[in-house]
Amino acid sequence: MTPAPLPPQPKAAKQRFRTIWISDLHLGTPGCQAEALLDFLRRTECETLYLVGDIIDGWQLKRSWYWPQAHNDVVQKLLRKVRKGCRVIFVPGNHDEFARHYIGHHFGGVEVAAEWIHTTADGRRLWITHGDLFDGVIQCAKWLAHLGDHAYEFTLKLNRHLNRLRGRLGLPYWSLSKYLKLKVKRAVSYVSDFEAAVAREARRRGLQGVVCGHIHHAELREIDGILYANDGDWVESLTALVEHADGRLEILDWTGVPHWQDSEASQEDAGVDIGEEVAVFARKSA
Ligand SMILES: [Mn+2]
Repeated sequence: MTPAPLPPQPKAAKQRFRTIWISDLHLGTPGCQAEALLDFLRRTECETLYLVGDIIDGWQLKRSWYWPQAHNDVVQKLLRKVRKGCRVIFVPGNHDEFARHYIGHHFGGVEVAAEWIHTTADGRRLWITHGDLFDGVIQCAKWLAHLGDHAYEFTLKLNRHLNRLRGRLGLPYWSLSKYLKLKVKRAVSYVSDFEAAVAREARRRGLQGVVCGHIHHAELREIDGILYANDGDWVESLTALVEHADGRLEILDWTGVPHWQDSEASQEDAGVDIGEEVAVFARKSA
């Protein structure tokens, strides 16, 4: 006797937004939480989607190739959003700086821009930038940044093992790397210096605010009358910044959203393997 086919799964209800900002996906690294991200992309909809840098991690891909199916699915999902009429604007960061050679071009409808000015529904003009240009460490000594990168990879690895163990013990997800970095970087006031510098530049440009990423720490607050928004990341904090229809901004935290750990790539996202294209793209611009 053959088992009865499973009933079709109900389509997840989608949350609609005017705009969504995500950054620091770090596709091409084991740290990228692609399943959670896929779940987020499936369950949200918007008119404009900004990819605010460090989307594909060219630095790590050059060192060792890592491109699982879930990362493929993310790219397919993004391209699918474009085909469905969502405007997708990609502002490269430092880990995908290879894309900075393609400013003004577009790939599968994804527009590549060095920076952008977004106008909210309530008329505020926001500067969109990844933010690494304000990172003194990266600006002054790239090798130091790469060194830091190795240490960072190690913490992420430790974090994964720790959380697998926590999962077995029935404990909720807890980000070790996020905890350590907040501790360390707060201590040297890195985060606050970064935030103040970015906000200052937005003011200098005559804008009402800024949306950036880079430091993997979601934030939404005013700094001396300038709106500072950071959309976080999809390696540790699983956060996005969204704009509602009335222009109200909000940070969405996907760590508390159930089911994503079990979610499998749905059929609609299955497509051709674009890993090779990504490799060529990264190599060409190296
Ligand atoms: Mn970055």
